[in-house]
Amino acid sequence: MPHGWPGVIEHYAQWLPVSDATPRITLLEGNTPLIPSETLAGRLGEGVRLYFKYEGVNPTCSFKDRGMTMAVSKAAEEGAACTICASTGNTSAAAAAYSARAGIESVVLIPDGYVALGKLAQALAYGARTIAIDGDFDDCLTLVRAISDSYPVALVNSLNPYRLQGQKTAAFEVCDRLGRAPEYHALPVGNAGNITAYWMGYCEYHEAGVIESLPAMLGFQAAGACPIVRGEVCEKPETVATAIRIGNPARWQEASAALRESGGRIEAVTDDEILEAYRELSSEEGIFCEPASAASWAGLKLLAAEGFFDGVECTVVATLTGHGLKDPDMAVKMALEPEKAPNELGAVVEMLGLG
Ligand code: AN7
Repeated sequence: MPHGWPGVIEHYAQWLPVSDATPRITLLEGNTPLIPSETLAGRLGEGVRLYFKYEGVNPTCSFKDRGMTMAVSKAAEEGAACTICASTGNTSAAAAAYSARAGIESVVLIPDGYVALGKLAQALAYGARTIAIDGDFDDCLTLVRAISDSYPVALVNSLNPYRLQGQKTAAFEVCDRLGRAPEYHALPVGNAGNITAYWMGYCEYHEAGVIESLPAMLGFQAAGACPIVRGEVCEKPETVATAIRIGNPARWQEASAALRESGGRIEAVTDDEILEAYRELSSEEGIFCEPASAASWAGLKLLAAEGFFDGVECTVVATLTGHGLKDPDMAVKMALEPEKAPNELGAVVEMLGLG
């Protein structure tokens, strides 16, 4: 890489359905850090090496940029004039950014009142036509499917196969960094595109002989929005982790296949467990992710509590899907009020117990 990281399409072009004719609509996404856990790993088990794949440092601060660079590049290649998506926030931020970059219009449908402030700010700043629907994410997805079926707008939800193609590059990066596959890979699950894409990436590297073993996929849904865990559509999804407030995942079947084929597990974590994990990641590990992302760590703790990692030597990767600043309201709500002091040296020194 003589000129630095070129973005996921250029770096992994041989693994992606692109040609020289495909425009690279990129913001140099990907190449995100695989951060070794210093503090939290020990709570899973003595033999566990834990890494966080921190996707919050992508250009729009979530993993969605990997899929969106592919979806929008292909839309541009096909001459689309407008993209459309339904979103709990991160997909819309990425769709808006990459569409702006391509000079294409974008329309985003979001559930009114259930998108974190930072994500809403992004869609608006990037200039997407932003429509808040009186319904939940699943209703928004039904609408955009119908619209893209009948009108000349390119659907860039993860129903679009190019999205998964781009997102699978995260699995490649994990293997490239570790020199092998981990034994376990933990992810939050909403629409179930990401877990499907990771499994695809691992399988492709395995078939090509780049890695010798495959990980077991561990998926975690919010207890109030856990259709795959329950095996039935969740009619009224509810969770503080608004990113994964989804009752009928579009990639349900594919995610189920990934779980089955990899010998993995899917479990539900409560809002309290998610928020505790969220606080631990930021205050004890120094990694600030959004609440939905913390479901990865919450879920790993849940498995550890049942003895899952007892006596096991293994490498675990947990994807932290989005940045903590996506949801500033939650961050402030979870913290104590800042303390107040007069503009006076003696008073501050005394307050800190240093005097
Ligand atoms: C931070 O933005 O569905 O299981 O519309 O934003 O691939 O859906 C977001 C999903 C996890 C779940 N973590 O991933 C959207 C949207 C964060 C997310 C997920 C999402 P999928």
